[in-house]
Order: sequence, then structure tokens, then C-alpha cells
Amino acid sequence: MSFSRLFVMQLVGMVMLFGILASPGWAKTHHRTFVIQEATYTRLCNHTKNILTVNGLYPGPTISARNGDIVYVKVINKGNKNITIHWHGVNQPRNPWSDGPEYITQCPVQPGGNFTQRIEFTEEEGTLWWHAHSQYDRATVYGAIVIYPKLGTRYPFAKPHKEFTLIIGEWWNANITDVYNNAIQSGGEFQISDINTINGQPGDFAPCSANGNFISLYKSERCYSNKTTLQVVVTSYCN
Ligand SMILES: [Cu+2]
Repeated sequence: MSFSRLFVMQLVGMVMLFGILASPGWAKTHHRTFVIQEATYTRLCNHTKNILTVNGLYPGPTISARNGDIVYVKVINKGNKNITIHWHGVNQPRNPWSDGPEYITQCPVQPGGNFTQRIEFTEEEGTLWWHAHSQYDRATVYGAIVIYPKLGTRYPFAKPHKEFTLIIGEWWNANITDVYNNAIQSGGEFQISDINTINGQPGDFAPCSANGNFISLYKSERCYSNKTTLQVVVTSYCN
């Protein structure tokens, strides 16, 4: 191959690489740290147990970004078992090694280890969620992803008066690793959870839940006007 032809091919390659790596000027890069750690939570009266969390929070922190943004999440494992985090519904083109499923797209992060994952929002808009993708740890290790429209664009509906995130999940009184091991060893169904939750809380109809309940009040006239109230729902059901 002649030198000039080789040079042209290298130049074309560099231009293509730049096109892939370059992000538009309005796009932002975000940096988050997810510390996997145990924390003590009580639900349904006296059912207190250590659960695996991100940053001690149940549910975990919300990731907010715009369509086109890139978010780097440094996952630091201070728990006592392997774990991965998965970005549910994010396409991750050419970036599968940051996608999360253990032993499928990446090795799990070992206790004491860390791994920085890159989340690319290339076309997603609206709400998605992230969750653990190792064993059954998604039962407590999960949170919302809210992706706003690109700067200069808007949702295809009227601007909401207010936004808040509802995450529907489940609570087991039993240790979640035991739930997982029982199901794997028996080959049967996973044990059904003890209660469903909204933002980690069982609700007024369940015993001993009033203290941490999540309450949001609305003026009724807004519901019947031509304006929109957006309620973002993320379902993190395991069963
Ligand atoms: Cu998922």
C-alpha cells in the first residue's frame, strides 16, 4: 500500500473516530458515585434488617440528565458480595461493557473493588430505571433515571406544573439473598414479597408505615384544566 493511500485511510479513520466520540456542544457530562453499602431499614413494624443499598438510600438516588448527555457512574463496592448495576432501557450503542448484566456484558464488581460505568443517552427521553443485575439484589438496589429533552426541544405535551417520581417496588421481610438461594436450589418460584411499596414505603393500609409515607397534594382544578400534571412512574417489580 502506498504511503499516500495509507495516510488517507488513517485520516478517514480519525475523522470517523472523532465523529463517534465528539458530542454536540449542548450535551453535558455528569459524574456520579454509587457506593454499594449495607444500611438498616425497618418496614412492617418490627421487621428490621440490613439491606444492600446505593449510598445508604432505599430506593437509590435518581439519575437526571438530558437526551444526548453522558453520565459516568463510579460504582464502589463496599458490600460483601459481587454486584453489577444495569441501566434499564438505555440502548448503550457500542458500549455493552457498561450495561451491567453480570457474566454477560461485564464481570461483577467485587467487594472492595470499583468500576466506572459510562451511560450514553443517545435517544432516550422520559423515565427509565437502574437496578442491580446480580443475583436478586435489584430487590433493594434500584432507582429512577429521568431523561429530559435536549436543550431547545421539549416534551410532546404541555409543560407540567410539577414532576415527581413514583417508584413501585416490593419488600421482603426475609433476607433477599436467602430468597434467591432458596429459589435457585429448589428450582421453584421466587418467594412472593410481603408487601408492595411506593418509593420504598408500604402505605397507610399496611401496619406501622405512616412515618415515612410519601404524600403529594394536588389542586383539583389543575387536573381538569388543559394543563398537564406529569406523574413519572418507574416499576421495579421483581416478581
Ligand atoms: Cu432491567
